[in-house]
Amino acid sequence: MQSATGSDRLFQNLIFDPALQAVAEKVADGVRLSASNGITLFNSSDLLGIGFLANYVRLKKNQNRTYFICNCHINYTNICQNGCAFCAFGKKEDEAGAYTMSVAEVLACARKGAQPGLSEFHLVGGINPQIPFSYYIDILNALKNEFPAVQIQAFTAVEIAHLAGLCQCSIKETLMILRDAGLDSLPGGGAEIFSPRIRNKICSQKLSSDQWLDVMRQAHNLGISSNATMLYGHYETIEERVEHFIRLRALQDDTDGFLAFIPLAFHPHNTQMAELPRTSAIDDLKTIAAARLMLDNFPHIKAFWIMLGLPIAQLSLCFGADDIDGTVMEERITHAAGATTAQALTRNQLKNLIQEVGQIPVERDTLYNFVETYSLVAQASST
Ligand code: V47
Repeated sequence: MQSATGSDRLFQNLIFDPALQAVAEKVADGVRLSASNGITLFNSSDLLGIGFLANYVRLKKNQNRTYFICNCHINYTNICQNGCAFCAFGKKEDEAGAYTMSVAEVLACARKGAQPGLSEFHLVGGINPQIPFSYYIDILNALKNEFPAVQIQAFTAVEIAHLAGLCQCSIKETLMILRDAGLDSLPGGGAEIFSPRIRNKICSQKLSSDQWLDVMRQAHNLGISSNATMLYGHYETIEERVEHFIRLRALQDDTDGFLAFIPLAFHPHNTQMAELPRTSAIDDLKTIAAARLMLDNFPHIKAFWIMLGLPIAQLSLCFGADDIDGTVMEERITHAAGATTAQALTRNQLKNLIQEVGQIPVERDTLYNFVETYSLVAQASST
């Protein structure tokens, strides 16, 4: 009879749900989890067991480091023709509160957010049929001209597909034109949930999942990295969440172009789906942990503090996340839907949040190059 090793015993002692044992064995052996393992994770109520497994993988991949970035979000227009039911940010052109920033206003916003050591501008906007293709090129040129050292992470796959239509070019050509104008990487938005059943219900006018994945594939093939997201906590089933992971993981096997996965917790306020409740803390933590365990080829899992709130974002760092996003400066999409988080955090606040959970804060750039590594020492107060 074989005797259990120290790590076998550790796994057995920390996992209480017998249904998780098979998953735990795979995790210990570094074996890829199946869709059915993913469903087991979501269906288990052994939250600490799931968290232990996700943290084990997180430590193997990223040690005790947690990343953050000095970034500045700019939501250049909220006018959007897609009318997604989950979105409180998008407005019709003639609706009160609709806006489109001029190129000068985008620059003014960038100057306001340009703290010393800024690494990234993060630009996302609605699909506004009135904006010409030249506007996007002008924004990229203007930002790169004034801030040559700041990386530009801009335009979700949804915007890229729209821009390809505007300039009547292929996705590949469009990405090449944007890259020449200053685009460095793509954010992960617009993925929502890949299930056609739910897409038809909550964002029927948006590009399909196949199109979203195709834009990402083509970006990665050109050497343009991106993130990926999943909007959860609405009408989707656990099976549909797991299917979303599996499709992302398959694309990552082919391209290795995804940097981070970011689960986005649905905020119902002011949306057409306002009858739905906010996600629970348990669901948020399980989703982060399941993502870490299922997306074995993604280098990073990000806990977007704006959407999760600081307490859950901080706890997520013990449930598989190794990135807490950044300073942000001004965020309109989640705040339109009822987020009660601040608009911005300072570098020190982010650093202290990470140190408080006993992890090493690493300030990064868009591509996860180290900008500065801080000490492991927890600070008593945040500034
Ligand atoms: O695509 C819209 C989501 C996304 C709501 O790549 C909502 O690093 C919750 O993608 N409740 C845009 N979510 C934001 C985004 C993002 C955010 C942070 C970091 C990164 C990254 C990307 O926001 C949309 C949509 O999925 N969203 N409305 C809502 N009511």
